Amino acid sequence: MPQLHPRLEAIFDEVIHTNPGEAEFHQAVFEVFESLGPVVEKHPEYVDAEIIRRLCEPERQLIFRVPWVDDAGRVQVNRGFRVEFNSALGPYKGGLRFHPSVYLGIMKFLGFEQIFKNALTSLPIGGAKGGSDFDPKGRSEAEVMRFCQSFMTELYRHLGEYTDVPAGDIGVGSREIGYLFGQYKRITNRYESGVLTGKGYAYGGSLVRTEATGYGTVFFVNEILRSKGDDFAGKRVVVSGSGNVAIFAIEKVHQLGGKVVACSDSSGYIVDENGIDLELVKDIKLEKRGRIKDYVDTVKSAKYVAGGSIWDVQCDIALPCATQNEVDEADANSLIKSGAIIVAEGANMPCTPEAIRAFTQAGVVYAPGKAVNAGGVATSALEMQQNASRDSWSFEYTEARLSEIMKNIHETCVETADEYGLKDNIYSDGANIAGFNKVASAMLALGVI
Ligand code: NDP
Ligand code: 2IT
Repeated sequence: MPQLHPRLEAIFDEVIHTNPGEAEFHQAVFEVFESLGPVVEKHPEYVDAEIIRRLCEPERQLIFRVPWVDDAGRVQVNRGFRVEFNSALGPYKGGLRFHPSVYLGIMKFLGFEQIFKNALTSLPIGGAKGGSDFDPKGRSEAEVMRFCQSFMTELYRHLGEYTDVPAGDIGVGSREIGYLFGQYKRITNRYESGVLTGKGYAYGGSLVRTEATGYGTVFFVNEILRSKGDDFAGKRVVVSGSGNVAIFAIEKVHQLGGKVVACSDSSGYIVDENGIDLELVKDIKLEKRGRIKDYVDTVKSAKYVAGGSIWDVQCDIALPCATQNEVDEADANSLIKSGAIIVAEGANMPCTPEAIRAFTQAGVVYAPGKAVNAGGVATSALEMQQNASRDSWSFEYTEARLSEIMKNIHETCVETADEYGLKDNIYSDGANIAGFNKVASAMLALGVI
């Protein structure tokens, strides 16, 4: 493990000690701390005022029981979470994840990263994350609705357009947001549109929010390419996952002239040398809620690999868009060997620290999720703006705003790394330092709270 600045080392030891068994949270904190050495030198006042220790402690952590009745009439019990991590810049903001792997350590890693990501958007939003260990796979519509209603029956008292504004993440899309919003409205007797984002267009959602994370990811990579005098034309791209982020990343790569040749789900991956037929993937995953292996039933020339690693597929650009720690050191070495030039994280923390070190040593451009996938939450903030002004913007206008925001985040990373004289890992260091400085200066101004 690389050395941390001595003042950060002591805080990191405390984080490990006070949050035992939360490996993903430790990993997320370490990744930020790795970048902060030069900031501690330049701004000792942040450490003196214990800004970093305060940042590592969520403002509020909620854990609650979610009881519901399944279609067979049996009572089921899940655990619900909301980690309201930091509200220095605005109301708590961040998605809800429904996946069986969810536990406090995952909520805290996601909430922690969300603070810096949201700061990078330059929009007034704090950081949070929530969710449940509920597994929507195999559940009926009615079961998903009852679960969402029970989840909101407890969570509603902690939410509000000026307090805490959830959205989707893994396992939570517009269907779930609809049920959650419906129950919030019913319990509170308020049509408070700005309390959730990712809503359907018919009831206060924003155009482009569905596409935003995937599109934003590709806009960010486009900026990296532009900075090297290059573009997407003819680039061979591999995208992991086949959910919300992956699908719209594929769509934008194709619009910009690249070719996505592989995507996946948690069971395996498909390779289509002619380029992924996105309409077919949308039909399988969004309409039928099926599995990615169904693709080869229609496209006979494509191949399906059960299990295995999608990162064995040769590419110029790799976009991990599924889940945390899905790219390990061996995957990184495969990508390096196959000649990849850019790895950009559509998912949150998909690359392990060992993978990131391998990319950096090999000179592969690595861009972290907190910068790359910030377009999703940024467009959520645009949805909040539209709700606050009871307005609804066009697709073109909203996409142009998203594109501008991603350009600005890219520029911020590059300029910040430059300001601190950092050259090896400009996107990680730039994103961590710029996000941190913004939150830290606000926290300092707000006093000891
Ligand atoms: P979805 O639920 O729409 O899709 C998730 C995809 O990743 C599915 O293909 C799923 O496969 C796969 N996946 C999920 N968990 C695992 C796992 N443990 N192992 C292997 N594959 C897995 O989620 P999103 O597309 O919304 O989210 C993907 C990533 O992007 C997450 O890291 C999320 O935090 C991040 N993100 C999402 C944003 C958003 O706006 N939605 C914004 C910013 C980041 P399967 O169907 O088999 O489970
Ligand atoms: O990880 C993320 O940024 C999200 N899941 C989106 C959060 C949001 O509030 O739109």
